[in-house]
Amino acid sequence: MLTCSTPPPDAAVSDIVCFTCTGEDCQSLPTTEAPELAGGVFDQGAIDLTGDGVPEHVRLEGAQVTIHQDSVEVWRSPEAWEVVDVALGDPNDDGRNEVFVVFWREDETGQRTNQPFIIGYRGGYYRELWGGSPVGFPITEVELADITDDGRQDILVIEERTLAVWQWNQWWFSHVWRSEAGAYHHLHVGRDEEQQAMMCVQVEKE
Ligand SMILES: [Ca+2]
Ligand SMILES: [Ca+2]
Repeated sequence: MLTCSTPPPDAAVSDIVCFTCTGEDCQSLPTTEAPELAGGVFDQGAIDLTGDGVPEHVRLEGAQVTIHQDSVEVWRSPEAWEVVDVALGDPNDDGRNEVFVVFWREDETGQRTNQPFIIGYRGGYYRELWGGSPVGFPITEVELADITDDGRQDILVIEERTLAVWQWNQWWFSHVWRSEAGAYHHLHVGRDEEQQAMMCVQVEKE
């Protein structure tokens, strides 16, 4: 006799999956226990953007990013930007820290576009150091970490329905790896026993 099986009521609706990566590929790790959840969408953080050893404070409130230096607001994202996530670090591998910002905005034709920008402090000013063209797959979350263990930070992103690793390549980011499609949320960086960075994400069961 056939019986219909339904998932038990307490079945998890999502898993946390972690990946380790080389410069060419990423491999998912067998889930042993859920690592502590940190990361996900940015809230606030501190990093030295000016290079004087004193950290500046970066906050994401609503859809706007602000930078405070000595408790004074020194930069604010344009009102036209609807910021979705922020990561702090050295995404362009020049030895200086910046703010990596992903936002939506309307172009001249009224179309909403999703773009990554790098904001940094150079020559006494906070400014856009690099502005990426609109991306084909909207970025919903970003983190910076040296996941490939080559001493350079990688850009980890959820791009709509894939998880991807990018690396700065002179003027643009090149893809190192892209996952299969899935419902990914809450991107964060964990550490394995050797303290090597790994990329962890919540995957909804579909
Ligand atoms: Ca500083
Ligand atoms: Ca940099």
